[in-house]
Amino acid sequence: AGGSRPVRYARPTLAARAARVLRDNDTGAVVTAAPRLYPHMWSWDAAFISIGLARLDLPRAVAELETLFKAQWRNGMVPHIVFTDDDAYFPGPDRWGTDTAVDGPRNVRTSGICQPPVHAIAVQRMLEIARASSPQDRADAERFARSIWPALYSWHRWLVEYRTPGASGLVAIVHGWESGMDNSPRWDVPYAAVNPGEELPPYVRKDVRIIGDPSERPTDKEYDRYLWLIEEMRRAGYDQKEIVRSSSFLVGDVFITALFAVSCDVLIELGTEFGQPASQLADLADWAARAREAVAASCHSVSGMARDRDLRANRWLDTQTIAGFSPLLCGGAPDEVQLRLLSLLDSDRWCGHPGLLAPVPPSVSPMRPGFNPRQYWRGPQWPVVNWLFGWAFERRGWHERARKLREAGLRLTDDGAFGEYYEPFTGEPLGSTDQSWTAAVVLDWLC
Ligand code: 2M8
Repeated sequence: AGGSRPVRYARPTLAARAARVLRDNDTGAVVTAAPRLYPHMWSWDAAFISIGLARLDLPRAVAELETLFKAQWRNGMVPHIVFTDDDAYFPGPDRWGTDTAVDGPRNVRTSGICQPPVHAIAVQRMLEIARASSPQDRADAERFARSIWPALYSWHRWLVEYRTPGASGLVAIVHGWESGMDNSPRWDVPYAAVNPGEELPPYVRKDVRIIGDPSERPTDKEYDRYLWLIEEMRRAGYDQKEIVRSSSFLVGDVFITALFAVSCDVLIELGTEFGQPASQLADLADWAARAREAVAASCHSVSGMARDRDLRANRWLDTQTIAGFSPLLCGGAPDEVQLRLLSLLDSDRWCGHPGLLAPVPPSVSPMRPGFNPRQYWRGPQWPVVNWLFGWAFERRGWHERARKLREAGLRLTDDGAFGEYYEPFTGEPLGSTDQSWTAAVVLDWLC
């Protein structure tokens, strides 16, 4: 498999190739998440894609996020997929059946769940890029940051109003797809309690026909559960209160909670600069503080790693994955816990593992039983997750650490394939190639 990396592109060529991926994946209306596997707009992909686009064409970057937010539901939810007319992806809009949802958007078809709230981060990054670019870009980006702010605020408010049930203070997900880390072992225990009913309508997967090696994707058994949860939500008419009350999967997601905390901080910074209502800024400060506390409270007393919480079974989920490092994204954990996490991240269990092609944190520790170097969120490295940690470290003033992650990310991706994820030891690109968000973060690292 080592032979799968015949070339290492020099940086200018890599940047040109990344730019071409974003252009090639642009249908004119959206930049799809990937050419064949994902022919639609995904919520958190669109955020990263906009950062990459901002390096190439600021108005195009603005248009991308505007398209996503035009599909925002009336209750504030930003849907995880905005569908194009392409029917090569399953489950498509008919299977989701959100057209009759009370809170659904009009004139556009979407899925009925959400994804991690990284959009404020993208808007701020676009603004930074535009300001360093030209007076025109600067003016456009500032106008955009001001105009999108209320929609970002209502998206955050939705997460608090509908998705922060119970005492843990963690933001809850009702489907593993909402986490963005679909089949991560984080969800194995709660998914074990999801029992697809006889009434699960039949379906045919399309992803495994596109990806040559189906073992790089989730299993059929996992898909049955994914589809069953959609069935439950559909039956509940996408009524959020009802779903949170009764769906068979409800988990406090510590990684989303950490991203939510830091995104609220970013939204406060933007809102302060652009004169948004003081009461809304105060809400955001309150939400950020509570989310941070929830992340800190989830940390395991011995390992220090942050944990998700199964809100149906009322127990912590101890499975150690990349999400365990969530407190490093948002801060708020005691210094001693933070130091423990940083040394764990550097250790041979994670980035310091001697076999890695590049010191990018894998989705699961290579030392953990069940680690699978080729299967999706069960082991491979994801450039986009590396970008998030690098961005957070820079923001926290850990410049050297941020630089190292950037360098490692570039080492991983200098094959120019823009893999969706990578085999950590050989650096083989897996899943889709020409994945838009990979191209986008590479562009951001290179500029
Ligand atoms: C993957 O998820 C989709 C479902 O949403 C899929 O497997 O069909 C995940 O990696 C997710 O985080 C990502 O946003 C999406 C598009 O890149 O693909």
